[in-house]
Amino acid sequence: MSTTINIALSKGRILEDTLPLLARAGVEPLEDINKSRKLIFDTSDADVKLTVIRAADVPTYVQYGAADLGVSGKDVLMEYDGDGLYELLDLKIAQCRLMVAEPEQLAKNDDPKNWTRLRIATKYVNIAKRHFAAKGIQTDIIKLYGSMELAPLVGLSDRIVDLVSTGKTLKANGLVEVEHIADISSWLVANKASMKMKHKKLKALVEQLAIAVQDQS
Ligand code: PRT
Ligand code: MG
Repeated sequence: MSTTINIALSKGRILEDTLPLLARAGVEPLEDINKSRKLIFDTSDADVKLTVIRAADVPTYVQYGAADLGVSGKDVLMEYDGDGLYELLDLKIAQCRLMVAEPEQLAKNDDPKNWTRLRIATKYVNIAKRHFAAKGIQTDIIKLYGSMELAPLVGLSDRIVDLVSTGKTLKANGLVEVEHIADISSWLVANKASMKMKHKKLKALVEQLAIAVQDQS
């Protein structure tokens, strides 16, 4: 078995925050990821390769062993319904919160304690169902792939479940946060079989990353 370690990275904002951590752990891509059309990159560590894929695909690659390690938003991990993954390390990057939000006007006379049935637009269908079911609240969930903030403005839903960081997007659309579901950051995840078969190399890499995370805060 090769000792090459494949790490699946989430494209976009998570990637930007992941690369400095990897660099501090001794893993730097040999070419500029943002300027290349390649999907697999060699790194300064001859035993480590990086792949850059859609954020929502990272857990799948890691579960099936197509990647040994991955970096994935906790939101994506919570929504993913596979197993075979270890959540190894909170990288404390791309931090935000998963919230229920609604129009300012509605919020004036709304108390989450009185909720019995909700019409929610979100891309986090599984998380939303689980969250409200646990509280005995019925839901009609409308699955969207983006721009959730638009849904209440056009009468598609009363409320949304979405990520919030600065709160500017909600504000710009007349929405306010009414309930907190989870704090979100990106995590290092590992394939369970890889953790056994490539233990030595993975352990060393994870330790380096843990130090890099500490240094960043
Ligand atoms: O865009 P694409 O469909 O290709 O993929 P993606 O949306 O999954 O990728 P990308 O690059 O947007 O990264 C998403 C991941 O970044 C999420 O899964 C989170 O783990 C993390 N993250 C951290 C965020 C935010 N912060 C965030 N603020 N992802 C999205 N947002 C969006 C949010 O959905 C809302 O529309 O930003 C808006 C709110 O931001 P504020 O600052 O106005 O509150
Ligand atoms: Mg996006």
